[in-house]
Parts: sequence; structure tokens; C-alpha cells
Amino acid sequence: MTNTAAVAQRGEAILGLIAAEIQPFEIGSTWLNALSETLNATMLERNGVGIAAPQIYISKRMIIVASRPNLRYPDAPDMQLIVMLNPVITQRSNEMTLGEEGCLSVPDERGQVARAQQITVQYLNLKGETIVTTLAGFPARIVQHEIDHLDGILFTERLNRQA
Ligand code: K3U
Ligand code: ZN
Repeated sequence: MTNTAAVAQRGEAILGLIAAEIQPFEIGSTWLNALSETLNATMLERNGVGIAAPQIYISKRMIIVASRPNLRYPDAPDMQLIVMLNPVITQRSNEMTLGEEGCLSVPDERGQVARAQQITVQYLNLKGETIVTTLAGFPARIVQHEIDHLDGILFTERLNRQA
């Protein structure tokens, strides 16, 4: 069984850092694969739909996206889990959409955040292949939330307080 990790909580310095790019020599390494397993196990244990490495005290640009239907987003797609290394949003729609977000690092708060409705994201998978994919709706929201973690931003800094 894979180990889970402690999750950094709001106020801890690691959540405010810009995470480091994953270097080519790290791809395929035992430790990078183990990091993705630990991230996944930690996300599943806490019933999340995404997680970023800085949330488990590793300041590296790795995220996991795991959209599934839920109470707030009953029509969300049930996607295979995606591990993204060095993700970059290369296009975002002008159309924005408000939606509820939560965070494993901020367990006592939820709120409405405006995000691009559709994005194109480029990343490396665990094999080091470059993937370009376009996502809309809830999966696009998760990716934007997780990339914010890589840039030291919490959803609480983006809350739409009028909503
Ligand atoms: O499952 C959660 C959820 C919360 C609000 C709406 C739908 C689902 C728990 S919070 C969650 O899974 C975060 C995980 C985090 F913080 F580690 F990144 C991901 C997330 C939830 C909702 C919108 C965007 C991102
Ligand atoms: Zn979060």
C-alpha cells in the first residue's frame, strides 16, 4: 500500500513559494514516480479531486487532476487521473465562469472563484512525453486551482466576495 503524506495548511510558508520545474534527469526516476503515488494516495484519502506537490511539502511542479461528479458539479466528467509535470496554460478562453472551490490546505473554507471556462494546457507525463490538451468546465477549474498552488497562490486570494 502506498504511503500518504501530511498536507500543508494555510499559513505555512511552503504554500507561498514558486515551485521548481522538474528537470529532465528526474523523469523516470524512482523518487518522482513515488512522489506521484504518494500524491495520489493522499488525494484519495482526503476525497479530493486534485492535489499539487507543494501541498505535501515538495516544492516541485507536479499536479494531479481527478475530476469526478460530485454534489457541486454533478455533471463533471469522470476522468482517468492525470499526472501533469511542469504544466503551462497556453490558451484560456475569454469566457469566465464562477464556481465553488475547496482546498485540502484550507479545510474550513469554500467559496466562489471566477476561472476561465476553457483552457489549453501543455505538460509532460511521467514518461516525459509532451501532452497538449484542452479542458473545459470542472476539469479546467481543477487545473487552474492546482497550477495556482505551484505559483504560491491559494483560492482564498481569488474569492469572489460578491457571489
Ligand atoms: O472534493 C473537493 C471539492 C470541493 C469543492 C467542489 C468540488 C469538490 C475537495 S477540495 C479539492 O479537491 C481541491 C484539492 C486541492 F486543494 F488539493 F487542490 C481541488 C479543487 C476542488 C474544487 C475546485 C478546484 C479544485
Ligand atoms: Zn488547493
